[in-house]
Amino acid sequence: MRTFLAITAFVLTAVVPARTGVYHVAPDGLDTNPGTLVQPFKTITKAVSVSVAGDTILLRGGSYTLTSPVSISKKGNASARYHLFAYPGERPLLDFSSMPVSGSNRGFNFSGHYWHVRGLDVKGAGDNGMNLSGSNNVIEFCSFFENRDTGLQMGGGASNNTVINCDAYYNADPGNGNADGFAAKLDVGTGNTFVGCRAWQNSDDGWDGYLRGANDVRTTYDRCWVFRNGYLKDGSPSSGNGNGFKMGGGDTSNVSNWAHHVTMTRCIAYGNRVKGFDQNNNAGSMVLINCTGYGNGTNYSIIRPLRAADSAVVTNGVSLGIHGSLNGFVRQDHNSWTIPVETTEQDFVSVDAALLTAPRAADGSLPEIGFLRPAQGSDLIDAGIDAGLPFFGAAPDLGAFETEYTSWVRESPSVPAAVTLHQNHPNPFNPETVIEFVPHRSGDAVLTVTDMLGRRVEEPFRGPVTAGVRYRVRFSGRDLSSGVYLYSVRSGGTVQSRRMLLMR
Ligand SMILES: [Ca+2]
Ligand SMILES: [Ca+2]
Ligand SMILES: [Ca+2]
Ligand SMILES: [Ca+2]
Repeated sequence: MRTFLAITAFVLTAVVPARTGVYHVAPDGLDTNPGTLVQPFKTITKAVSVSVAGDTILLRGGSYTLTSPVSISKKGNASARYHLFAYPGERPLLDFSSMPVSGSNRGFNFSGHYWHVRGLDVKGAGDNGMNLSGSNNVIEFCSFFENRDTGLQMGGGASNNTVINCDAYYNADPGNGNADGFAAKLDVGTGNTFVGCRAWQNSDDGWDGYLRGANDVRTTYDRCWVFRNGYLKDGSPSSGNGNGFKMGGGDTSNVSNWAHHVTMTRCIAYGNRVKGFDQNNNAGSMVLINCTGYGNGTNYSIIRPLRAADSAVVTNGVSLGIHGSLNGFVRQDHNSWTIPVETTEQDFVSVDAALLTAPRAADGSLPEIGFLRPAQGSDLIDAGIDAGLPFFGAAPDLGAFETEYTSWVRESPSVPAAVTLHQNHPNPFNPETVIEFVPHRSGDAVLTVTDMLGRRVEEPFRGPVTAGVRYRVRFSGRDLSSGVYLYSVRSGGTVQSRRMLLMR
């Protein structure tokens, strides 16, 4: 086995912020402790009370039983976020199940700004698992389940939040008509984004963008999967609305013309009881690119006229089965039903919906699955039109997955479809760590490290590689400030990324 070592040395021009505090919280801690690793606090509330902008709170794994809401209202800023993270490699469960059902019994009352929350499981609150009214927050790799109203609900002017790699499932209110998986609804602000999230078996809708008291707000969804909403945890139908992505709407006929502008890319709606992609009287613009609907009561539904200035576009879409109801004003371009191509189960690597709940990768990203991914030879491949998303081959594929032509072979699904990128070790690190990757085919490879704003800070490896060989690259963050960095390897027409945590 060949081994490559690259010792890095570089200078960053960015100002390195002052060293900031790290506090620990553990189920068996004490709030009279100093909050160190060996003498942790017991409650998040205590850790928040002593933190200042830029600090990090690390929650040890295990179960925390909570009987009242956790309220977070401190405000960071763009250069000094607060961090509320699971301790690396551990998974804390915040269990609010002993709370009675009540509108005031949310799990998190989150009005803070510029927080980054990562790696928490939030269960059983008497209302929302998290009610987010703050702005510019990042909620990452969290799950919200069995809450007695919507899992993660944004409202109260919440704007510019990013929800990434989160799951919301089995949320159900007693009447079934309120609990969605995720919602940016009612009086929500603008500029919120969901990336890589999944919502399933919530009693009302998977996502809900219904407005009341807000107008002209914009919400973006990328690579989100919504399935089996309108069914309860036990699989029986709920008495709620049962839609996948409810894109907007406002009161019964939306006489106020509330406009929720939605951009939805690479999303899947499967098996929702009523509608998959649902306008719900939304009067605003809806742009759906490379989305896939299958097995919903109705896959796509956009019927009601929009405001004059707004428009609806569905491009590069797939429907397995009848596509549904799209009115004549909806601009439809290169969809499986408009080209047309014949779309059958044979077009996909798999139609086994159980794959949708496969475990996430260690960094929280969605599992790589064959469900509704075009199989080799499918006429969905390269049948699309360039709509601004990256693609392989001559043209974009139709639907939620872009697949390199030779990668996903129905007969031998164990063949790696992409370069394999391993989690760096150690992680967190200070200042050195090792990154390993295995190319799936011979050629060239490039390993880059970027910060969370996407700025490239280093290129630890670039060169020719051999398929199947494990490459080992040493990376030093000696001149970097503490924080999360993304490392990505590009090889054989594929890219894989993971995150690592530098703690100085
Ligand atoms: Ca409802
Ligand atoms: Ca709803
Ligand atoms: Ca076909
Ligand atoms: Ca393609």
